[in-house]
Amino acid sequence: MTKTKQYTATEYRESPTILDGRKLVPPYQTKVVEFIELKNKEQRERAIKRAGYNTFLLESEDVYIDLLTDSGVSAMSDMQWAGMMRGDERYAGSKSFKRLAKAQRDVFGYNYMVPTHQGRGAEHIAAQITIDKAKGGFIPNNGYFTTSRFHQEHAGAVSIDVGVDEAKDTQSEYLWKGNIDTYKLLQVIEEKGAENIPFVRIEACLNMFGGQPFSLSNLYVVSFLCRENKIFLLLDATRLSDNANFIKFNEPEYADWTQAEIIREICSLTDCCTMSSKKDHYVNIGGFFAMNDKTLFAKAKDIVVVYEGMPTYGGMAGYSMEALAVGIRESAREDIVSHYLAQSKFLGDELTKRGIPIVLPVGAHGVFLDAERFIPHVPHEQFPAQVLAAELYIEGGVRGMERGIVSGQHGKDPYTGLELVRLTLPRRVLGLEHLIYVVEVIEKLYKRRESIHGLKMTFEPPFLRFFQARFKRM
Ligand code: P70
Repeated sequence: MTKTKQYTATEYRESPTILDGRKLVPPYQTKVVEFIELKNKEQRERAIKRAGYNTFLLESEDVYIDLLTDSGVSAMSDMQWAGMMRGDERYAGSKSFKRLAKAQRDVFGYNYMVPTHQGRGAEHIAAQITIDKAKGGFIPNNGYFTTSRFHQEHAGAVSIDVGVDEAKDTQSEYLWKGNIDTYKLLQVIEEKGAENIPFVRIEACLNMFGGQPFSLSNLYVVSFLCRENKIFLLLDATRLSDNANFIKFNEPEYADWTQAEIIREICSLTDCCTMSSKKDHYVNIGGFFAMNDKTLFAKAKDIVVVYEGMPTYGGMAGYSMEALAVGIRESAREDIVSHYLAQSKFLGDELTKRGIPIVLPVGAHGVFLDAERFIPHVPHEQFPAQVLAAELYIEGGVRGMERGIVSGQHGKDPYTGLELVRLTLPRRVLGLEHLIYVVEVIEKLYKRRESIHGLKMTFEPPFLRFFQARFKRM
């Protein structure tokens, strides 16, 4: 593994990112390119109307800069592509699985794993084998994620938010918005009883609140509380390497640790993890459920054969497992991870300089526009984040994702969450020039923000409605 220069926490935090070429110069060069094209304004108007003002329903050829997600859209390395040629596609006992299992053990350190087609496949299995449908139960989370909450509740449990209050304040610059409020967690354990808690879930770089990390010191306490009360601690390890990088540079006690050591430590404090490898393992598809407990592993194997595939490939092809095995090792490298975190920071800083409201501090996988502050005249009921995402597309062909009432509302509960538009950076794909273009488009949109009006929902699907809902202009 390449040894990289070590920065002090202060150097990392205070260096103006544009001058900090050490991070913003990518630790790679480009070998293959994919051409993109900006459609004209009338074409964009027509495209978003056809898509029912839902950026998930846009055709990719109509999108210029695609910031919808960091999921499955990273650029793979030459070593990952090379690995794919070694894919062992035999139905059982694949050599590719052995290489994947070894990478998992080396980097994360869990005893066992079952591969799944992606993160939600792992969430499905984890929920099915830990939650007793007849008994139900309560699952404290540092924050919800749409698919995770769905699987917890589908299996019969109730998800409870025990995240810190700072996470709900977009302007709080608290560095650890992904922390669990241990007082809230203790209260839930006392009120509901440890025997009614199938597991506690902590998500790395809390997605719905801006990609915000938890601190290692918080995890020590959470882990202690779970062990004392004999409750499983499940890590949603999606974007774990990003979280470890934040710990290294922002939590002074761990400044001397390598990112790889921090990743191992985090995993060792938890009992199992669900992983969507489509993010910080730079693969197009894949994920896994990993655990230390033998009985849990046996149950996972029973379920994986029903919903995914043989335990030695789960939902993946041999070549996907090879690309993932390499990607897992790359995710432990500080130079690779620091670079794209610096890109997010650059984008966030440039927007902040222009007075554009975003979630602070800048998190892992991109920048989140604060729609409530951007267009305060559009109320929740008129879907401010949804319309802001649509207008951003019209303004410059930039596709972001709604993270507000459309994706966050739950049943009939009144919505009290944030209204955000996520601008997610695919890893190792875009250059600074793309980001500068995005800043200019947002700045133009901000100047005409008063011309933006709300939307009305015309079609609402029963589950995970944000993927397919349709809207029209008011
Ligand atoms: C995104 C993607 C996926 C994800 C995640 C966390 C913290 C699990 C998963 C599921 C894709 C997505 C999913 C639902 C709504 C919008 C977008 N996040 N845990 O773009 O993993 O997608 O592999 O099944 O972020 O943030 P997977």
